Amino acid sequence: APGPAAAPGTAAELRRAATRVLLGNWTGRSTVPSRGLYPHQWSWDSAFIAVGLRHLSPRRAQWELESMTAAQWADGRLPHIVFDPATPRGAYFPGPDFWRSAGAGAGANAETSGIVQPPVHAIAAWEVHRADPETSRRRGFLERVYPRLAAWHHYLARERDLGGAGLAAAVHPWESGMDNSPAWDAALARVAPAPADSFARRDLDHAPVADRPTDADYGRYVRLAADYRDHGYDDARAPHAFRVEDPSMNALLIAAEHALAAIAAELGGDAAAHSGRAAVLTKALVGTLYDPGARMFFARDLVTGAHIAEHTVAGLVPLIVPGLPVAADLVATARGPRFGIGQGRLVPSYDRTGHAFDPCRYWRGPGWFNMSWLVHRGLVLHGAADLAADLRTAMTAAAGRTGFAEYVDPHSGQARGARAFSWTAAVTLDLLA
Ligand code: 2M8
Repeated sequence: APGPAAAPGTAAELRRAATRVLLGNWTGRSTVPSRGLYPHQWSWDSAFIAVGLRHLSPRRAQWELESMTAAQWADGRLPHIVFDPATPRGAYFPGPDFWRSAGAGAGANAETSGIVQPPVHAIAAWEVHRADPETSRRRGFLERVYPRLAAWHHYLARERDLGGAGLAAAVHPWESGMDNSPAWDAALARVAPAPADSFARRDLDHAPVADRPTDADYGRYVRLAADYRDHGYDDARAPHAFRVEDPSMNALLIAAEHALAAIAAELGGDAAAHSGRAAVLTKALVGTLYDPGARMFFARDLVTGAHIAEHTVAGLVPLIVPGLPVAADLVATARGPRFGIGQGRLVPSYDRTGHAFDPCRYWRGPGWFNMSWLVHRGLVLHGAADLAADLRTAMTAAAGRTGFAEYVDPHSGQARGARAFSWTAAVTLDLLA
């Protein structure tokens, strides 16, 4: 029997291998993050995937974002999962029977979850448009997605300013995209877990137990989601026992507002309204979540009102904000011992010197390709070309070597989680373009 395929050597081979992953995970109107572990469409995955797909088929990249945004709720939220009707209902937990979106404000188009994920979509839409403006204009791509994206941002501003500083709050660890980040440990510890026998995990059918969140984490995720659901996903009524302001989510919102400004300008709309909002949010982000002594952005726990002094990659993501006043200090933190950027490795998701660092377990240490892609973008934006080049080389090498792993051990570079993972392939294609 033939052994495992050799790791792609040249850029052309790597591009072909990444293409095969994205084609293999395409369902006809969208892309699953991974065939086994995540067999539906995920919100922020879709945005990263579209950024890569635009290099293969700008039209397919447009469809990716059109199908995602078509699942928008009446209140403007973009749900974190759009369930694929062709996938068995029990293939993923929590599935459509848990979320019960139909009566709760979801559109008629699809069954979805009821929580959200970071707003990367407008950034992706602008990049997708720029890849092939002619097809985009002919198909009316931006006309179609702009009102949805504006309503999405409006939902975050209107319903999620739970801290009163103008920033958007996450009400579930899944909303941050960094599910079991050590930053959420203390806030989660206050949540009473759902009984272990009240639900059945499916993720462990597809990934090693040491690479995934624990059962105790899952009990709390289920409790928070069920409480939100049982309050009709109404942000004014729900108890929100977990509520945090995450620097990554808000930095992405700011960059996405800048992208909406560019889109509005292209469509002859009100660009200034979006740039103005980006400026106000930038002030709020720096004023509320930056710690000048630590030279780092921290999340804020809205139950206690205090910073969560854990160094995670989320605190470096504000590098993607144009004109960030503290960019030079943040670059210094990025190259320091906690993250070690510039040493031929991906950005660890959590402080390598931190008390909770775990090189295998999901968002508690491993390097993730989407986060490294964002940091790479920020380093380019703020003129740290040498660090950006080092990160780019590390990412493309690790992607090829690991068969496009979901995440990697940040020291050894060994593959963790799923393989043939969509956003890993997508950001690799983007870096190679
Ligand atoms: C992971 O999260 C899902 C829940 O949304 C899960 O663990 O089942 C996270 O890595 C998240 O950031 C990602 O969007 C999702 C799909 O790739 O998987």
